[in-house]
Amino acid sequence: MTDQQMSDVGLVGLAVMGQNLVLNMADHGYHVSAYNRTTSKMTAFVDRVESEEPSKERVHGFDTLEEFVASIKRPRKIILLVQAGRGTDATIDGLLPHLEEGDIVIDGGNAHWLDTIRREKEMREKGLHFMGSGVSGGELGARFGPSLMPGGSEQAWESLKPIWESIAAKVDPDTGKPLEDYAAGRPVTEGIPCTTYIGTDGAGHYVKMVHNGIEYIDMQLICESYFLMKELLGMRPDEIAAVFEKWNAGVLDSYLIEITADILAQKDPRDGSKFLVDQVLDTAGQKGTGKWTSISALDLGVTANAMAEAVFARYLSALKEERQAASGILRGPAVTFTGDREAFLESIRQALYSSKICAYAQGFALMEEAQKEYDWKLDFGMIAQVWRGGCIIRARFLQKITEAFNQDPTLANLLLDPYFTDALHEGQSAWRSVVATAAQNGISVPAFMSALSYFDGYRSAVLPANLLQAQRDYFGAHTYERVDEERGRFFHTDWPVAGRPESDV
Ligand code: NBP
Repeated sequence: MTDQQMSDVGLVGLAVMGQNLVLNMADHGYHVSAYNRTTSKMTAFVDRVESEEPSKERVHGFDTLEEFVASIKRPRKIILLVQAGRGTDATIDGLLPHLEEGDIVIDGGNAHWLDTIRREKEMREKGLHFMGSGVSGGELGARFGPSLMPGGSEQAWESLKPIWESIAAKVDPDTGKPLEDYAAGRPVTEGIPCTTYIGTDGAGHYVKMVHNGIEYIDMQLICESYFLMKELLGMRPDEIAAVFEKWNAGVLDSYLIEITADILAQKDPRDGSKFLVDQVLDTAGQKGTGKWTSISALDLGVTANAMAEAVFARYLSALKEERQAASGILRGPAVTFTGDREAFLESIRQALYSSKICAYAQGFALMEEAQKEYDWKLDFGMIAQVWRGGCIIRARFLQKITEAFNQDPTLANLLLDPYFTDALHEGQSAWRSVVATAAQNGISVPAFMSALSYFDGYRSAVLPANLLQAQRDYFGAHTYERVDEERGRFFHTDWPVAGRPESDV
């Protein structure tokens, strides 16, 4: 094979994501070698490409890993889009005998960042490069422009960069709005690509995981807004769809709000008199990245309560039968709404926006702590920019986060950026009334409530932890610091202190 006949890049794993990423790369002029463990899936894919795709001469299928690897230009760039975990390790083991020094393996799956750190080290010791790249945007993103979050050596990134920048989603340089052409099925070539070098080893996969954690809370907040409109205001799905559509024209403009409006307006294909959303069982599944984000927050000591609440909300939803039984036993207040509906809808919008700001503040605070733990140098303005297009959480509001971190890269918390401080000052009264009304009516809105608790806790110079630390010292001699001494000096008291009045016992 001459160099001209060889492929620019290879991809292993021809399920939903892999097939679409192959087509995306071929659309952008790259010759792509494709391999799948089960050969029949590779053959079916290549047959379909040959009959349907204009880029067919640039897609080449192989049924052995040896031929697949040999077909790619050196240093080889091989993308893995296989099931995360054992699938990735098995694929790497299969590739290793055929790779040569300097070759680059890029894992585009949803790997745990600690696995990526381990794999990068093992491959580096063998003279190979390993990158862990978050890929967000699902099937459509992979096909026409995902958000890509690569981590690994800078040398490997320089090789991968032209491909990643050409296939990534693009945003308008002036407005930051995504330049999507999904409907027309055309690759987008202009604009700022939604990818950037994130950092060494597992940095890309960590940032992708936090993206997913934010996705969980973003979705939960939208669901709580819907639930209030449905349960408290008694609105029909199509009426709620119209509200989300209106909100999508303002600061809440985002992919998730847009698809929510679409979903709510959808009639049931089985029975056109019903709305499909009402026929969907209220139990949510998950693949674990929201849980990983929350576990990491707990491990690193970061308050990401709203993100964790979104995971717990999915767990609670899964207890369908138990909840049904409990609903006949545990009583709550009767749901009544007597106020101004339009004003309350506006309050829900404010509660959603304020809670969303807190959720993103938690996600960025988590990444801030993680970079210290794992010795990464994350550029938060760039991360927000990479999320503006292609990915599931793409939103107009991310432009404001980019601006906030560009103005002050050492910003301690997003809540302290003047734009977001103003937004919270403006929204908090409505937010409080929504949370209070939900509580009075017995409507579960855990994400709204926990985000508000975070806001109130973060802005409190004084919290009740003085009593808590005294309790710890009482039963466990854990010591405490004093308000009238410098920080870092610790004291212990033999509780109860002698001389306590009898009446206090
Ligand atoms: P899946 O996660 O369903 O994985 C299916 C692919 O993994 C098939 O190609 C399968 O080969 C291969 N595979 C498995 Br399973 N075990 C293997 C093994 N032991 N050795 C080699 N190959 C193995 O596919 P997907 O939904 O396209 O996702 C691919 C990756 O992208 C995953 O890591 C996922 O988390 C991530 N991701 C997915 C999305 C999404 O929206 N779906 C979004 C972002 C990221 P076979 O055909 O022989 O069984």
